[in-house]
Amino acid sequence: MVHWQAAERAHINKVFSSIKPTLVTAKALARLFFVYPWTKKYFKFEEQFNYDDEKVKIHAEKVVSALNKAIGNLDDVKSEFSKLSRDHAETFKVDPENFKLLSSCLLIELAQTLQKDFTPEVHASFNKFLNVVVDALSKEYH
Ligand code: HNI
Repeated sequence: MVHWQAAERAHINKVFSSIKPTLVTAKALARLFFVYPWTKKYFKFEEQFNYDDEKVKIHAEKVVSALNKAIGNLDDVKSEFSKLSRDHAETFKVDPENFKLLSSCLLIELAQTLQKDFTPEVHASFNKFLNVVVDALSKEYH
């Protein structure tokens, strides 16, 4: 069971309330597709992968809605994501290594967006949150 300190919970909530989560996530997805081109194969997009392409934005909205659920249920992200994990494993057939790559792209976009507010403390809290998300999303892989 993950233990969260009050300050960590506060940082995680503050990050998502002080940015435009869909925009930042769309930028992270576009970065993922550029830096790790094989990640594009899972999506039936055409050749356009910019953050302001409609399909990238729509996918970003889905990811953000899932992350918001995780933020609302920090003490049990595993249960919150059990169906989503099964879907990624069995239906979408996504290699779970890719979750880590998206997390790293998200951290980079958060750093660019938050600038000096992306303190080491905020970085550590959000990194921990994303590790918990990746772990929960990887749970139903057998
Ligand atoms: Ni992911 C669908 C959440 C990482 C490939 N993904 C979803 C959906 C959510 C979601 C929510 C919609 C489910 C549904 O419609 O039933 N994905 C998340 C989250 C992360 C993540 C929270 C990590 C933080 N997904 C990834 C990664 C890849 C990925 C890294 C591949 C590189 N996801 C998919 C694919 C689908 C998908 C493929 C189905 C297609 C689609 O557009 O919904």
